Amino acid sequence: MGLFDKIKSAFTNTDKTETKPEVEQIEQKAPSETIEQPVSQPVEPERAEQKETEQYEKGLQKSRRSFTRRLNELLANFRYEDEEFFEELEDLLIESDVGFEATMYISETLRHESKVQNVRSMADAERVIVQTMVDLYGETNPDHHVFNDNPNGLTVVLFVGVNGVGKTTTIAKMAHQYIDQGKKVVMAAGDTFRAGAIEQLHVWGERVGAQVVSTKQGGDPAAVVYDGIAQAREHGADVLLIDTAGRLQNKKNLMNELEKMKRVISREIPDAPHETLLVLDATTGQNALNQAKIFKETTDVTGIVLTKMDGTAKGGIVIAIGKELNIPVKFVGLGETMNDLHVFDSEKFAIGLFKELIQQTT
Ligand SMILES: Nc1nc2c(ncn2[C@@H]2O[C@H](COP(=O)(O)OP(=O)(O)O)[C@@H](O)[C@H]2O)c(=O)[nH]1
Ligand SMILES: [Mg+2]
Repeated sequence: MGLFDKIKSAFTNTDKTETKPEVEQIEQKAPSETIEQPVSQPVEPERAEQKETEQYEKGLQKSRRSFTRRLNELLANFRYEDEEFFEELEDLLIESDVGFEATMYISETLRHESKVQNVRSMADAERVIVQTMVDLYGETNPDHHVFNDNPNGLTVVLFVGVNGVGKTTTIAKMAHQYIDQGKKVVMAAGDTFRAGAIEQLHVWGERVGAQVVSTKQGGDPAAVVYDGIAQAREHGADVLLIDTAGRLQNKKNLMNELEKMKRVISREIPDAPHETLLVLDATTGQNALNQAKIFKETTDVTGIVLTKMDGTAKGGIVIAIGKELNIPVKFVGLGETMNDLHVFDSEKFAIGLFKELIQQTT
């Protein structure tokens, strides 16, 4: 069953008293069976699940409202033989950041369904478009729950990405989640380049209750990493989160700097860093994809954190990332506070983007 049918049947509830608990069990077991997740410990699992879904809905409301309104407007003029309709649909999808490949796939699917006569009415067209899109979310990111926590000691996470995408904020949010679980966190201020970056991490450290290791501005980031590992060991910390500077203007420098940091890390802890997370700002669309391509060439990225989803009306970027990059989105940022980082969940994400559209399909 595709993701669309799964969500749709959960919404139409009546005859499926068995389906829903089953779905929820799978959802909750997957993460805890593999490794511990940096999410707040659910006191009451079902309630926590529901709260998570609500937070996705809230965080994605800009995108949802915009897309729902525009699709409804477009569908009001639907004629199944009208080439102009398909072109307008393609424009809408491109403008929603789903990427070229997915746009063509969605419109070709609709063309095909129109040809084989499955689509005649506006309601038929709506169902095909929404179902195809939701199923794409289900297919593009199947492994969202796999986060490589180190079960045997210190987990080291390196954060990379260009200035302003949300690295430091994401580190603070993640520290907050780990601390919430009773873990000890050290943060290393490896962005020694940007004015104010070190101070910003100290402020967050105090707010969330994590220790911060830093040097002066302009200092050697690899030395900060070294000190960070030493401090984490000395204090018996569970997690070390490392901030970095992202100077894409000079790819060679960036590469050297990241390589040097990684060398220091793996010399101390052979299988670390356990995750190298690339932080991307969702509001920058195609630009974010281009950044990802450069970072992918430069360093081994193990996952993406997609920030500022709450600030964009173009929610399609997850599809474009899934189709074009082959790096899993592991977390999404849905706001500026420390509670606004979420483990990426394609089902909740699709509900956040398409709730009313899914409900209104017949
Ligand atoms: N709305 C929103 N703002 C965010 C999110 N993540 C980060 N920001 C904001 O983005 C700005 C830059 O973040 P910062 O962590 O300093 O980026 P860095 O340069 O990559 O370290 C700050 O104003 C953050 O509050 C998010 O998920 N949603
Ligand atoms: Mg920063």
